[in-house]
Amino acid sequence: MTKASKKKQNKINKALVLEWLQQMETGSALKQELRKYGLDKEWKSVAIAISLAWRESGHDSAVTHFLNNSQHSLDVFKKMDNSPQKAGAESRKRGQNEIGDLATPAASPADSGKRPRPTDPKREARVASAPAAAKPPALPTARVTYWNGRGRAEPIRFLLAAANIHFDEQHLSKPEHLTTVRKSGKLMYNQVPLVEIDGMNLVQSGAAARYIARKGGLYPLEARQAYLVDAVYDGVSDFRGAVLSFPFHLDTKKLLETLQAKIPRYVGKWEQLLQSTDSGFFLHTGASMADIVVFEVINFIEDALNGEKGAFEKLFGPYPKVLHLCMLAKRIGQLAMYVNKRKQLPWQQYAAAVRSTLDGLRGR
Ligand SMILES: N[C@@H](CCC(=O)N[C@@H](CS)C(=O)NCC(=O)O)C(=O)O
Repeated sequence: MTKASKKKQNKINKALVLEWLQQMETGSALKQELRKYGLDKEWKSVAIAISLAWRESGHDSAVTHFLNNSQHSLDVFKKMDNSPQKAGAESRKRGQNEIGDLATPAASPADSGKRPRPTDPKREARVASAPAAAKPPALPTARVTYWNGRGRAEPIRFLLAAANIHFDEQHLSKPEHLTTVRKSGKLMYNQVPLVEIDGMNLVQSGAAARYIARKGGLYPLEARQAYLVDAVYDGVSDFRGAVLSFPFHLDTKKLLETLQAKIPRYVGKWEQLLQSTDSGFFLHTGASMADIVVFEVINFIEDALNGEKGAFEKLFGPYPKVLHLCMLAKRIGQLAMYVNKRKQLPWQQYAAAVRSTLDGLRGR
C-alpha cells in the first residue's frame, strides 16, 4: 500500500469513528465500565469508538481491554487528522470496509497499519452497504468442530462465550465425519478442533484461542502483558494434560496422583501471580484469556472429581485467589450461561466417540 493511500484510509477510519460517536448509546454498560477508569469525555468517546471498531461489537470486556491500552490508542487516533464529515461521505461513496482497517491492531506501534485484516466477505458487504447511521456490525458467529466433550476444544468454547461470540457446534462421532472435514480442506494439519470464524478456518487451539481473545478484548496489546498471558496459557496447556486424558481412563486415583504432583508447580504459581495484582485477574488492568483458561481447567478438574467427596476442596482449598479468579472469570460475557447450559456427553460416551472416530481412521 502506498503512503498516500494509507493516509487516506486513516482519514476514513477517523471519520467513521466520529460518526459512531454520534450514534453511541451512552447510557449503556459501556459507560459504567468507563466510569471505573475515571476517564474524561474525550477519552470516553474515543475509547468506546475505537474499541467497538476493533472488536466489531459493543461488548464491555472489549472496552476494558481497550482502555488498558487506551493511551497509545488515543495517540494513534489523534494522529489521524481530517475533516470527519467529508471523509465519512467519501468512504461511504466508495463503499469501503473502513471499520476493518481501524480494527486491525493498529494501536500497536510495531505493526501499525501494516498487518492486513482477515476479511469476511459477508461482513464487508454489510459494512459497505450500511447507511450512515448504521449501528456497529452484529456480533460475529463461529462454528466449532470437535467431539461433544471437552478435550482440546473446551478452552476455545469458553473463550468464545466470554467474548460474546455466538457459536454453534459440529460434533464428530464417527470416522466419516472427520474424513468429510478433512476433505473440505479446512484442517491445516488434518486435526481438530476447527473454529470457523470471519471466513477463516482456525486450527491449532492456542492460535485459535488467541485470535478469539483478541476479538473479545481478552488479549493485551502491550508486549509484557501479552507475554504473561501467553505464559499462563501455556502453563495451563501443560497442566491440563493431567485431566485431558481422564475421560479415556476414568481412573480417579491416577488423576488425583497426577494432580497432586502438578498442582504446586502450576496452581501454586498462579496463586502467587494473583497475589501481586489487585484486580483479581492476572493482569492488573483486567480480564484476559489467561483467566478464562485457568477457570476452564479448574472447572474441568472439579467435574472430573465429582464423585470424590471433598477431593476438589482439599486440592484447591490452599489456593483461594485462584478460586476467586474462577468466580470472576465465570461472570465474563456469556460464560456462566455457557457453563450452566452446555450439554456434553458423559465421559465414557465422549471417549467412545473419539475412539471410534480415530480408530476407524487408522490405516486409512
Ligand atoms: N496442537 C493441536 C493438537 C490437535 C490434536 O491433537 N487434535 C487431535 C484431537 S484432540 C486430532 O485431531 N487427532 C487426529 C490426528 O492427529 O490425526 C491443537 O492444539 O489444536
